[in-house]
Amino acid sequence: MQHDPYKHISKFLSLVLRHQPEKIGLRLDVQGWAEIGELIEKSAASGMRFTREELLETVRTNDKQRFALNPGQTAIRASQGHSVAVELALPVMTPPETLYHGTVEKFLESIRSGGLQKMKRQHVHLSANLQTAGQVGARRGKPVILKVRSGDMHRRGHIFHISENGVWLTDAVPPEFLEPF
Ligand code: HQG
Repeated sequence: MQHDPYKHISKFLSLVLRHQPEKIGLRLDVQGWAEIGELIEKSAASGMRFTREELLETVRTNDKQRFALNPGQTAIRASQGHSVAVELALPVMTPPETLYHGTVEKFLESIRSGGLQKMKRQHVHLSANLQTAGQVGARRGKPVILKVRSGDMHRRGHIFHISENGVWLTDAVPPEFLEPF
C-alpha cells in the first residue's frame, strides 16, 4: 500500500474520537461528534499539531473512511469502533443472509461457547465480504474467518446497523448463529 502521510493523525483521531477523548480534554456529544475547532486546539495543546486542511485531508483520504464530517464541516466523529458510549443513531438495516467476522485461533473456544461479544467496543463488528474479514482478523495474527447467519438473526429479531463506512454492527452473535467451526 502507498505511504499514508496522514496515518499519525488518523491513529490519533481514532484514539480520541473512539476511546479516550478525556486524554486531551475533548468533549464528544451523545452521538460521538467533536467540534473541529476544539479538537484542533486541544490536540495542539497536547502536542499533536495539525491544521484544519490536514484534518480534512485525513478524513478524505483515509483507507477505511473511518471518520465522518457533519454537513457544515464543523464537527467530526468516528464512524464506528467506539469503546466510549455513543448513540450513533444509525438506521436499522436488513443484513445480507451471511456476514463474516475475522478473528484468530486463540479466541475460538470462547467464541464457540459464548458467541461473538462486543468486548470493549459498543458493537460486534461484521463484514459483508470475506476479504475485509480476513484483514480484520490479520490485525491479530493468522486470520480465521467465521460465517454469521445474519439473515436468520434478523428474522429472530436481532437488530443490525451499517456504519457510514460500511461496517455491519450488532449487539452480539449467539453461538447458534455461527456456522460450525
Ligand atoms: C474477539 C477495526 C473471546 C473478536 C476493524 C476480536 C473492525 C471474542 C476481539 C473494528 C469473543 C475484539 C473492530 C468471545 C469476540 N470470546 N474473544 N466471546 N467475541 N471476540 O478490536 O472485530 O481498523 O474490539 O473476534 O476493521 O477485531 O480500527 O473487534 O478479535 O471494524 O478502523 O475479541 O476495528 O477497525 O476485538 O475489530 P475488537 P474487531 P479499525
